[in-house]
Amino acid sequence: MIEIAEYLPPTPTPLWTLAKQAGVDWAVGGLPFGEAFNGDDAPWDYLPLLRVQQRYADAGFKLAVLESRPPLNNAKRGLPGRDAEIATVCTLLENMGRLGIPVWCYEWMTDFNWLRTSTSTPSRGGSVVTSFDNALMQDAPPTEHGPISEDALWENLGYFLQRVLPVAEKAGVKLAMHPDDPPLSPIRGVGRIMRSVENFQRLLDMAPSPANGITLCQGNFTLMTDDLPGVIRHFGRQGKIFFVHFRDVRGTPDRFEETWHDDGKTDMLACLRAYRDIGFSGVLRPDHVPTVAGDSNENAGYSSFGRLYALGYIRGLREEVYAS
Ligand SMILES: [Mn+2]
Repeated sequence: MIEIAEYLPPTPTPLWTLAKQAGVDWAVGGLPFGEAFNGDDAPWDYLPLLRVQQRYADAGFKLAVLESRPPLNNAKRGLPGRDAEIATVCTLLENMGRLGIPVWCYEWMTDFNWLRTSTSTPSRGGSVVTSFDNALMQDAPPTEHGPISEDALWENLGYFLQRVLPVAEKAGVKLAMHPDDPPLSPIRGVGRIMRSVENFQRLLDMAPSPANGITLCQGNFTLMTDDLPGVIRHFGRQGKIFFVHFRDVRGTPDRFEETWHDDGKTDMLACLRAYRDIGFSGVLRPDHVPTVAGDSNENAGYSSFGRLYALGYIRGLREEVYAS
């Protein structure tokens, strides 16, 4: 059965309690950056990771996925220093293996991560969501490092996977590639490659390995296809879905807004049926949610109260799917 998880930052927040109260037993965690207690140890070293895992365990959560990355921009850009970054990733994967943390969610967006042009778009009943309008990005300045081509990003990704996948296989840890968000290229002159179903298939084919797979972030994949359940089956049949982000949007890659989980373009029930049909047994987390009345929009997309609604909605869908 698909398991429901919640993204819990490594330092406990009230969301830890809310998630537990909503019936969540699985954590998607982060790396313990900046904790004084770590001393000379890096966040990806054994002891800091062990203590984070124990912190989740003490609160009643099993750590299913690490969704946090050491610095990787030199690796993505193919700049000097990339081998040191790759060595850090190998250390992380080896320690995850020692601790039995099975999945690492990473991405190949260079210079900037997920991007929105608004974090205050009105949604249902005065709730607030994030949105993206590519027309507003046309005059945006280039990034510090300047343009980079899609070909260069593919080449650098190949270099990375060639070195990292054997370590992951030996450690028993799976790499789950998250899509570029938005799934659009280029932005600010920067190429973006993880933005289509075909490109994800290319990722799988370029480095055949049981450790090479996908984070199926529905909010991005649903902008790449009119048949998301079909895409889930396509990658699921290959055994390549390692982790799921469950969320929805309305619009196109050029112009979209996030939505409540029950209010977007996607047939969410059909998606959950597809995960059941492919025998997916990993974890799914709600991903971005609207900011609702009484909650803070400080960390847009990650409001606590919105997550309660999402978790309840997903549990209801799951009950239906696995009952029939
Ligand atoms: Mn996502």
